[in-house]
Amino acid sequence: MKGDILAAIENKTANVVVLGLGYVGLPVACLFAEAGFPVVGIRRSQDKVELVNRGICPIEGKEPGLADLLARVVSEGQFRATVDYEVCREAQAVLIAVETPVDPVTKKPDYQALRGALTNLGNNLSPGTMVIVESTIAPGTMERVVKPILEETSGLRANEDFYLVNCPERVMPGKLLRNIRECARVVGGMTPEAAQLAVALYRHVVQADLDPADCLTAELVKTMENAYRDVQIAFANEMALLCENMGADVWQVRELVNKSPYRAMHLPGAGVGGHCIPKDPWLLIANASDGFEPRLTHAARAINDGMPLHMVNLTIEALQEVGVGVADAKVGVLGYAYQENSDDARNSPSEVLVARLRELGAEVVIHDPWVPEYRGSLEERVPGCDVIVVMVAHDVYRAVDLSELRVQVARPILVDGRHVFSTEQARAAGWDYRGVGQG
Ligand code: SAJ
Repeated sequence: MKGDILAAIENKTANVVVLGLGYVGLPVACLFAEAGFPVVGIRRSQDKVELVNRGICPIEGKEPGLADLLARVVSEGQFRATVDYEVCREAQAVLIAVETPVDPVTKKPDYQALRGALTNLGNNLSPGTMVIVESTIAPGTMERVVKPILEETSGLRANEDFYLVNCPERVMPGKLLRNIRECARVVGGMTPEAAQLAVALYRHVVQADLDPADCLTAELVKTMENAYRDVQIAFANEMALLCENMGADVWQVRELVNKSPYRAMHLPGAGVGGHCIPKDPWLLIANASDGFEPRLTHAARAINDGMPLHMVNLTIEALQEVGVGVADAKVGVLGYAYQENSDDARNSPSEVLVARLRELGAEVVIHDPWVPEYRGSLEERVPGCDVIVVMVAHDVYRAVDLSELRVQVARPILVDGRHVFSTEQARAAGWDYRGVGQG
């Protein structure tokens, strides 16, 4: 089994299939195609398949190099997309990059997309294929979910008839191609042989370390690194609340804290969004057995989930000071993506803020230069607003002339959740300014 696939990987004749062409699957598919492999991507929506086959990039945020690379590898016939899983029959390597959210209530993994992809793949799996899960999954999932479904649907045996690998992605919007090329990767094989084969494959696109390990280690590393980031952000957010409480400026404090050795206090802000940090801590602890008590993981989630609601409170306080009830207010929200300069609005903190403000009776208008639903000019959105709430640090907002904006709104009240502006700058332009972490 090994001889054939290794040779095909080394001479780049291995057929690579990527299941899921989103922020994870599309860039990695393009990079393997650029490296010379024949690549087919599978996506459920026929529209997006047609877009890709016309060489048009469905990801709209600022993604340096991705649109050009996609257009090139499609025009060179190195990469195409389809909805048809039968292409897996000819594949030597299949990468799985589908969404793995958690249930919003139970916080347990929701593997609907993963199970669907595994079942479709299993029905089209050929002996000798290497299956690599790039999606972030709860520790234990390769053994408990991935292996059984593939064995049941294919009638083949893992580690004997096909290889299983967990090589978690480390992509970030705005740096999709760069992160794949330059970030080290953990390559978790269900057998050492599988790990070595995957290292041989990724060596063609990853210029950084490829660290072989077992599947459980890879699953733990990925979910833990994101839970670690969540805890670091939660600390920064709690310190912001403390600075507000004591009348200090968290940004000044943070700057000076980070001057002491080995400190790297993260950025406090309006909340933690995206498909990764808000859910990966729940994946991390999902399969822990009785006797393990995840106190810090829970606390961090609670603090970070609370920040958009804290932004609501700051907004209500600012309005009250000018005698306006939230139910009578028109609120202008700047930013709906979860990250600056991205069109990705998954688990966006703005969604929580907007829902709560509307629940309280406020009229809410939303602007975002990248999220298609909320595009358009700022000048069209903000007239008549009693308060402007900044939720995302898009470059476009950093460039806003606050004096010009001032004349368009009904009341010059600015609540800044991302330190886009400084107190001095805002006050000099005649705004009543309040920012997260600034008491
Ligand atoms: N955020 C803060 N303060 C900070 C950093 C981030 O409030 O100091 C907020 C952001 O505004 C955003 C959220 O947290 O709403 C997540 O931001 P992020 O920079 O972590 O971006 P992601 O979720 O796209 O990327 C993370 C990264 N993980 C780590 O850095 C450990 C990335 O490397 C992963 O590849 C990605 O998750 C993933 O796909 O798992």
